[in-house]
Amino acid sequence: MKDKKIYIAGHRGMVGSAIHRKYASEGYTNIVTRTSGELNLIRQDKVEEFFEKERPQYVVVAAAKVGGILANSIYRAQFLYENLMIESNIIHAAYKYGAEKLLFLGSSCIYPKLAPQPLKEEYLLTSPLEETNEPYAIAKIAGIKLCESYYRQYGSNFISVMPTNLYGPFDNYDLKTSHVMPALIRKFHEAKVNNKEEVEVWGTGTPLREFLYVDDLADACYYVMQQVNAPDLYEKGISQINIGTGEDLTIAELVTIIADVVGFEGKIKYDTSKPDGTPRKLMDISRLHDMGWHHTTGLKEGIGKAYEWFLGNQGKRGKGEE
Ligand code: GFB
Repeated sequence: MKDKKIYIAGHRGMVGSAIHRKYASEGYTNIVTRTSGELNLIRQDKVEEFFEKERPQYVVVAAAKVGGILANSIYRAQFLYENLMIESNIIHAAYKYGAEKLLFLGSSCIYPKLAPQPLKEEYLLTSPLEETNEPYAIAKIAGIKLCESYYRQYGSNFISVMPTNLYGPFDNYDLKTSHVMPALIRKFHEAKVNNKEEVEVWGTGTPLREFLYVDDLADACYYVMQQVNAPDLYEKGISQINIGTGEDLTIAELVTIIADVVGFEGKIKYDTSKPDGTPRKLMDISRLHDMGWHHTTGLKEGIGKAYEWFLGNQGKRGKGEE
């Protein structure tokens, strides 16, 4: 089992690197990786060449063009095109070269903007998406449906998981393209060291978000790869499994915790010209809980670890891969 050849696509990003750490710590010795310089996942011919040569038995699709609310709303064509290409190329090549199992990672933004909360797996495609990240969400929904369709037509054991908002080592700390957690860690840190009195936070502070530490996500992915097969989803009327903590908080509450961890004591100014995005995005994770998986890292503990990583790695950033 532990000598299975596993290809982790996107291993230098926050999610892929956490999944790589997890498999390595579990004793897997045959992990295949390629940097984006070595293999451009947008190029179908290159991806096919790679799969023909390596023929991985397990495939984890953690490569994606990702970003926060502003990047999603500006680089709409890139988010749609690049993600469609990456997932189509990998999923098809995995099928063509006989991969035994594939795990595709999506995102909680695949659920409709005004879906009832918490978000159950069944709510996929029941009403319109949130505008700021519609292109990214459409690409991720296409990935989910590729996995399901390859199972239905060819019997492929391809499954999808939908993580909530993630944070942790190798996150992207570029303020223009990052998610809220790394953005605020950086803003509060820089305000503290430069004795600034005020930090700007985007939106109204009222949206609710759920946050999962990325090593907990990697643990859940490992668990799902061991426990769940395609018929467990598709024959039960769902197309994906949610991964989260089951707890959310407002951005204003998050601000208080991050300021406390970082040690910033100044004022907060809300810039309401920036978008709030979806009002709430809390995952229903009863399926995973019923199977016996729970997250272990508390929010304040996780923010502390993320801040520690940031302090040791300022200037470096994730590669825009999940
Ligand atoms: O994390 P975030 O960019 O993404 O923003 P989403 C979450 C909330 O934090 C929004 C607010 O209401 C932002 O307005 N916010 C406050 C900030 N200050 C900041 C800041 O300095 N930077 C950022 N980035 N936000 C993304 C989707 O949505 O979530 C992606 O665009 C993906 O598709 C990802 O699904 C997980 O949670 O709104």
